[in-house]
Amino acid sequence: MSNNQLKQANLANLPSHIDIPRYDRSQLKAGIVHIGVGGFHRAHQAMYINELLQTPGSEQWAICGIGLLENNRSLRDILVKQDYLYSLVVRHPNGQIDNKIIGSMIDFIFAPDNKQKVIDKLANIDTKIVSLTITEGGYNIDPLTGDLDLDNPDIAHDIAHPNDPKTAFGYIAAALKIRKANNSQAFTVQSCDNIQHNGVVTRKMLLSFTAQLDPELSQWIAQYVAFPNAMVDRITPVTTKDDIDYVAQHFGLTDEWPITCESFAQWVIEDNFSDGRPNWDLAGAQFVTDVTPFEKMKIRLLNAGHSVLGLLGSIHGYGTIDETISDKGFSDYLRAFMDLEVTPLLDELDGINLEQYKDTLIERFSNPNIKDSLVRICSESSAKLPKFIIATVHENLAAGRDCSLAALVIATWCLYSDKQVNQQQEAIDIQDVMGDELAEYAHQTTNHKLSFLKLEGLFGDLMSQAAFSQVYADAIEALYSPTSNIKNIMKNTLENKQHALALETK
Ligand code: CS2
Repeated sequence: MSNNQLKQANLANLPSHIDIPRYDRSQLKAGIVHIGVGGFHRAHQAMYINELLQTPGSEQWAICGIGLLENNRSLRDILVKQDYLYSLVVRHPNGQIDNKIIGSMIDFIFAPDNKQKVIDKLANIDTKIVSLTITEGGYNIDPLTGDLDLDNPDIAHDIAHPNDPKTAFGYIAAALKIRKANNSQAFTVQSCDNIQHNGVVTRKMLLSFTAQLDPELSQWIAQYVAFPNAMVDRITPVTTKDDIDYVAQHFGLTDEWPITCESFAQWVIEDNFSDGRPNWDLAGAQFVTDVTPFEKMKIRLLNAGHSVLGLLGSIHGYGTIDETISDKGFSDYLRAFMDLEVTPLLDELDGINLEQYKDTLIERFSNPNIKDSLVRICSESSAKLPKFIIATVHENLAAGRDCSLAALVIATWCLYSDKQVNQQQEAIDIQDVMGDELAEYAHQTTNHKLSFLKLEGLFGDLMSQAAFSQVYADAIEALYSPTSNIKNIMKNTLENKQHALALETK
């Protein structure tokens, strides 16, 4: 089959096993402007809108993407060439594959070259929702105070130059200022990142940002802008050459940036919007009044579970999540971490059986058709771990519970940042904005076992909490011993914990 470029004019000729947009894309309006068009957005929110558009009635809810980062330039070029279409390859655990073309994105603005265009787009009253996937780090939360980090250079720049923004907050504030001046309705700001209370956090960060810029604007935002909380979920690995080749072969199409994802998808949204919203529930999302317990369950089990496998598996020398969890030493450790150190902190949820939820997570992680790399999982651990794992440690310590399984994961993160090689002495690819700082503190471990914990912004007071520092020091000692072997250490840590628990219940 000779390959066609993926674009609107070529859709009609595609084989029938490919699910294409059955709606008239020329009639769509971008009621949603989305900042941060990564793989996750394209597998999740844009997919939900695509499903919704397949039946009439939601034409005003298409998406205009915004790329803030310099490396979004090539994404813009590809999307323009492809009429903003892309392939979504949905891979089920049993090998079934759903082949789709997603048509819900109808425009994309590359912000660095078109700042005013982005501000005007957000300020335009046809924009009802500004949604975000800017990653955990993109919120610029000062980990010590929980407030906006005003020292962050991009935030400082945007406060000094409100008409020349770089950050999502800078653009949103500039647009809301115009809305306020025009007495127009405010748009909703909808976070789709893995942060507990993501709406509340976004609101807090935006209000402290605008308080620096224009206190009246800040008050207006506090009064009129809605920030719904949401739990978002779909595992979406980084696109590889194999994914591009798959689409070329099975769709007969050249798509330079297809997305592959798992079949599971979940979106639980607080029904709190300033200016209307799509009926995402018709496409499988769930509207609730309080999303807190769903967020906590997902972040502390799924995202934390990923980081547990990611760090331990990287030191062992594994490359992907499915490979790591197929090793019983790792799946047993993960399940014990979930059962013993996370589940006691979670609230009962109507309609959710936690045991089944955890079983499903193990099944999802085991999906052999999703080659989710440990490099992706461990990337930006400095922004992820405080929310995914360290928060759990603090809550357990406050309740007087042992944290030895999490302590080994954090000690492994120290070893990983220090040596940057696996047990076979092969280099590990570490992607973290705090990489140098992590390495600097980790390098001192041989002189001072707790040195890594001095990074107070990440760990808070863990160093001075004896119940933690003791188990952490034990883990460091085991990991740094010349004969150290991660699987043996995991096994011993687990056995010691189980033994102690058995004694307690006697
Ligand atoms: C992952 C998430 O970034 C990570 O470490 O845990 O990207 C995860 O795959 C998604 O949140 C799944 O919904």
